[in-house]
Amino acid sequence: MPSFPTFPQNCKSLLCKHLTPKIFELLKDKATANGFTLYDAIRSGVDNPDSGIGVYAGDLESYSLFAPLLDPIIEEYHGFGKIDSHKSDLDPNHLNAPNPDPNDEFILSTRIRVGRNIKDMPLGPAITKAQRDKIEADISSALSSLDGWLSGSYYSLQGMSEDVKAKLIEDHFLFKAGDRFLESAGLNRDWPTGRGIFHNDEKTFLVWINEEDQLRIISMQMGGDILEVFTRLTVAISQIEKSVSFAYSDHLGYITSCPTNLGTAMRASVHIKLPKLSKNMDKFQTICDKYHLQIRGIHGEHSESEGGVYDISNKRRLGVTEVRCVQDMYDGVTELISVEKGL
Ligand code: ADP
Ligand code: DAR
Repeated sequence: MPSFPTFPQNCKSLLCKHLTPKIFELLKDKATANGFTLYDAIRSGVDNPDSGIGVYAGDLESYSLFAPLLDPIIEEYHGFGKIDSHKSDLDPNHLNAPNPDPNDEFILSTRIRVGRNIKDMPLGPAITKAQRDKIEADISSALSSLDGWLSGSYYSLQGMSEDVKAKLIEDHFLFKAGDRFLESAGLNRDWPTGRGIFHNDEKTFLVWINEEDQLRIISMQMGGDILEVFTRLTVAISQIEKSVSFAYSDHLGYITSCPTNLGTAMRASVHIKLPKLSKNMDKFQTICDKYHLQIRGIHGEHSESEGGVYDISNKRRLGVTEVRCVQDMYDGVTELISVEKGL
């Protein structure tokens, strides 16, 4: 077991804040049944001191075995205590979201995704190639039996031409190759084998297989009909759940490799044009903070805004329901549009 890691003075990750020598000594020789160690969990944050949190889980057991380190990180990131329990609500009837941009003046597109992992299987950082390949085979087979507007085709990354891959990424449908954070976490191992994308003909229902989580179930479309996108996602999830069991706990909700996605594992986003408001980023950020929203660039995490278009999404995922996640985004976007109109 390596010695206590050294972090640069300017490290601001939750890992370097909460990994004390005492906790390190307590956990340094422990490993889960899948052989996932403390160092496996913290390697991404040690290799990348500019991480936000810097830890990943290798399996459900990681969240209990390494709780002395993960609980304070989860509590600080999500405001969610170790005795709190997570509640799920995927009922679109509970969402108050008439289209906030019926004339398509501001919202280019809406996307809502959830992460899911297979019950009783290791998560991506600890999975073996054989296990990951089996998940690809089993999930792509389960998806091929979907009918109606959910029916579609699976495309493995390994068999995909570079041109097709680049176009799907450019059009915001496919994931990019794993970044350095995922690399250090062991999530890019054996890339691109075992990875791929399922989508229906309209590309309004998509499933990523074996990216950061074993499934990313996605509903997306042009425009701002957030309720329609959420409704489609809830139907897709319930259909998939008929043949696939997901890792879930009453305390942490849906189990994910990155603790930031625990609970609902939901990110509800719009790509929205805010050319006037974005000239005052302090005001823009203040409104987003009020509604627990995150500002991203238009090509996903760690990307930049282009042409005054921003990716605005809910930040809260754990200790709130899926309806609340989407309502956070909806309410914030409604105010952003109102302020933009007033400028
Ligand atoms: P995730 O949402 O799965 O955590 P990212 O933030 O990296 O992952 O986004 C993944 C992809 O989804 C990127 O190509 C991004 O451009 C696209 N995307 C996210 N939100 C929207 C949206 N509202 N409309 C269109 N594409 C989107
Ligand atoms: N690099 C990790 C990412 C945190 C959230 N994003 C995810 N899971 N894609 C960090 O600690 O910054």
